[in-house]
Amino acid sequence: MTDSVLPAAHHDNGELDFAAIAERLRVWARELGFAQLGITDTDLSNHEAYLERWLAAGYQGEMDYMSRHGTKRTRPAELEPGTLRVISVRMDYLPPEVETTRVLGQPARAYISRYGVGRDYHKLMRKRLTRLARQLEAEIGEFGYRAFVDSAPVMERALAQKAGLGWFGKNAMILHPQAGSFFFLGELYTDLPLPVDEPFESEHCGSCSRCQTWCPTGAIVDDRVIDARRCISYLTIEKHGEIPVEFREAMGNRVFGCDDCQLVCPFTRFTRATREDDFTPRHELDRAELVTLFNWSEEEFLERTQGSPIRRIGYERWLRNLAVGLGNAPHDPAIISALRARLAWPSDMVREHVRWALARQEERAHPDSPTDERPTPNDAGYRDIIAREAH
Ligand code: B12
Ligand code: SF4
Ligand code: SF4
Repeated sequence: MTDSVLPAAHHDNGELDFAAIAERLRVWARELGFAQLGITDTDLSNHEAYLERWLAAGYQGEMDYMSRHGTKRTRPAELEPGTLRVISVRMDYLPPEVETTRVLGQPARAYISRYGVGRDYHKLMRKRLTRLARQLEAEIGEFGYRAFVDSAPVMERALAQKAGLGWFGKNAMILHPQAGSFFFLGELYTDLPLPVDEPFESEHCGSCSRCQTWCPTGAIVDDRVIDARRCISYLTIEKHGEIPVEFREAMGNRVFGCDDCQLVCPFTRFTRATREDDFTPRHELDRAELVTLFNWSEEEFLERTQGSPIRRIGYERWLRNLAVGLGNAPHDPAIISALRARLAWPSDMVREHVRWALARQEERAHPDSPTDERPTPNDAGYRDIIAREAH
């Protein structure tokens, strides 16, 4: 849409027309690749209580940054003085044609959470948000703003729900009834007194609880509450040090993040494919064999994860996660020799995971050992979603 068709940003008397500005922002946001934009105020008092409860239960595990900023996280004007409104946006990220459950069902392949197979979203979204703000600045002159994407103490989901972008699913994701949950969130904090949108009040989960019964590690401990210490996303991305043995088998082939509580969600069938080339899988990260990734040298890791969110876990945790996947993979002499080659690796942590994986591989080499059918309780369910994906 050309700007001439949009309502003017000023009233006839020269004052700013904030309703017209909100309308312009919505149109520009779509032109910049965002699927939706909503506006809300800065009152997150309910969520302050929810966050405090979550922290008091210790669900943040080692993520100290979740408690480090006092009330700045729940009071936007304490983080960015002068903030009156939050402009919340979402951007779809699932690449077209990308396989999901089919890869999860092939235990010799690595499952990398679909947000992680392309380029990192943080920079891309922050740049777009800044462009949106600059576009407005060009029209109305200077105003206060700051862009955030998962980068600062910001309650992104709570703000998105309040801005009308979706409801909190029982899996804690923000879901949109016509778009599922495979989208990122981002915000512009601003001092402009824009008109606010209606919060997304209706809840569409109903009696469904698929995400909760499905979660491989039982991390969804209550409706909308995740015990991060049990979540595979935390175990593979945030956690430093060893992955507790009790979760390793349930992790299956998930080596970076986890999408299960979204993949089983009935609303996922409404997912809109992303229009961003940046999210296209690189280096076949959406379908690679575990052993291929495990055999990457550190140089290869650094080169192939340049600009990818995987880069931030570093090579050591990459090997740790892949070792768990290999321990869960079907018996294969090539896997055993790749694992043995890492037995003298300098990191104690990697060596411990390699020994665990070798023991599991060797158990399965025994003629009386159970077959290589996936040993997870979710096996029947995989077939279920694979069937759904095929239609
Ligand atoms: C810490 C974190 C994690 C941690 C902890 C997860 C968690 N649920 O907190 C870990 C590492 C496990 C994680 C995993 C994932 N994350 Co994360 N994560 C964050 C982060 C940095 C903070 C989230 C937070 O504030 N947690 C604190 C708890 C208390 O908040 P909450 O879980 O949102 O819980 C709210 C509800 O419980 C609600 N609530 C409680 N009771 C009630 C009652 C009612 C009536 C209502 C309405 C609400 C309500 O209040 C709480 C506070 O708002 C945000 C970015 C950001 N700055 O916001 C991204 C973010 C939430 N993550 C995101 C993603 C994509 C993921 C993964 C899918 C990644 C992956 N594939 O591996 C998984 C999904 C796991 C899951 N089901 O939540 C996206 C979510 C997008 C969306 N559509 O919702 C975000 C917004 C990043 C982004 N910019 O896009 N994540
Ligand atoms: S991301 Fe995976 S482990 Fe974490 S809550 Fe969802 S299904 Fe459970
Ligand atoms: S799987 Fe069911 S309960 Fe979970 S978020 Fe989706 S609709 Fe809600």
